[in-house]
Amino acid sequence: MPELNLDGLVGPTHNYAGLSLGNLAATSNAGQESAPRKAALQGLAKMRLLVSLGVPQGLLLPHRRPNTGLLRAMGFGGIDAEVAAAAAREDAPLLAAACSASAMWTANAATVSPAADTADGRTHLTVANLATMAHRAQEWPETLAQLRLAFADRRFFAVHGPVPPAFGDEGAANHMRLCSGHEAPGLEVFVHGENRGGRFPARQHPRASQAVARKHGVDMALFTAQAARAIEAGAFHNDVVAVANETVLFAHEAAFENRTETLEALAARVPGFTLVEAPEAEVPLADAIASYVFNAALVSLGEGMALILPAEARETPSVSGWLDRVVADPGNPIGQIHVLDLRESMRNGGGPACLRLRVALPEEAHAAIDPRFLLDDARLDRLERLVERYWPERIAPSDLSVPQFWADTADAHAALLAQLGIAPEELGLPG
Ligand code: SUG
Repeated sequence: MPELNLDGLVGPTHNYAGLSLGNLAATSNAGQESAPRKAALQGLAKMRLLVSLGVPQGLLLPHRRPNTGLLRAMGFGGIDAEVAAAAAREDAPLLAAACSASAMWTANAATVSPAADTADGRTHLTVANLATMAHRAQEWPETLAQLRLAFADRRFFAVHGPVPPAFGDEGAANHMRLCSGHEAPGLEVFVHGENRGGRFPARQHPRASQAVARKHGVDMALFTAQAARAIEAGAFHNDVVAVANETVLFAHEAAFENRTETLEALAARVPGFTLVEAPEAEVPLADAIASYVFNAALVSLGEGMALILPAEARETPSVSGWLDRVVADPGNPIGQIHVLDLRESMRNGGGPACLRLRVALPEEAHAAIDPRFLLDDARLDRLERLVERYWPERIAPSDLSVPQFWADTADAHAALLAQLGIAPEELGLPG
């Protein structure tokens, strides 16, 4: 059984607020107009491609935004229109945080350890605390509610609350798994950051990674550091410079602080380990990060693997030339390349890999997932129509405090839940 991909549906408040220091795409697009409808349709087209490739596909839902609870907890009071106006006047970045659609990047929703890796033989999921960035730290309670609903069957799944916020955890974006096949036991690779004295924060604390492995009962683990140089160059998560699937690691030469040691450990512990690495001399780190080539989704098909790339990877000459060279090698593991336009998400630093949470599952566990989170073409058609009807075409920063915008996004969210047959109370939301 290939693994399930749970993509985040882009929410109706998708906007460019430049909230993530160290995420160069997001900070350089701060203040631009966004196109939420187009963003959500681009994401749905990605999900449709995966369905057409025969990969099980599901979704996680956008969170209810604006998060008035956050604004009220920060001291803004009155009716919603007063809260919005005062927040816009006194703390525009906080208002933007409360409006952020950042839950769309579900690689940061949780860390997943498949059943074959864990002590009790269940699939374990730990929701990520996302403690480093204010706009992302508000996500975990609603994400946890969705995971508890989707993976409610305790015979197969254990869903854990977050690691304490003293230790930043950004979920699967800093976690890889190497294995002979998705149902076989794997080596789980936890990549943390350390960037003392750097300009940009390291968002994954090593103790958070260790805690997740402990909670999941994972013995076969490797802990390694992201290169501080990569963080400084804008790789705010490991998945900006590396992705793994089965025995294959697809990565940039500058991904790990201790490259040689890390690669030797992988070669020693993963039978058939295959490295597809871009040398710095051929693909400069800046090009790798700007193009998001390593934020590709590398997925197993019935036969071979497909690499799902953002269009930017083919538009960057050094990257595209290297890719051509890789696939021309008859021994290379990548059988197909698919190129997607995900520009709306990309402009906030979110590529194909950021938009999905991978859950490798045995067949009977797959059947136990709440089917309301699973997708097929008919469901995708209905979601597209819903997005076309309810998602705003454009958002400028000044729209975030407009009462009609708040009302419209609430309607959009309610219509989505109704279409999926999920009651707000099931997610712990007021009705
Ligand atoms: O956390 N961008 C996200 C992008 C997350 C990408 N995820 C992975 N690499 N897995 C982030 O930096 C930008 C929002 C803004 O600035 O408005 C943002 O949150």
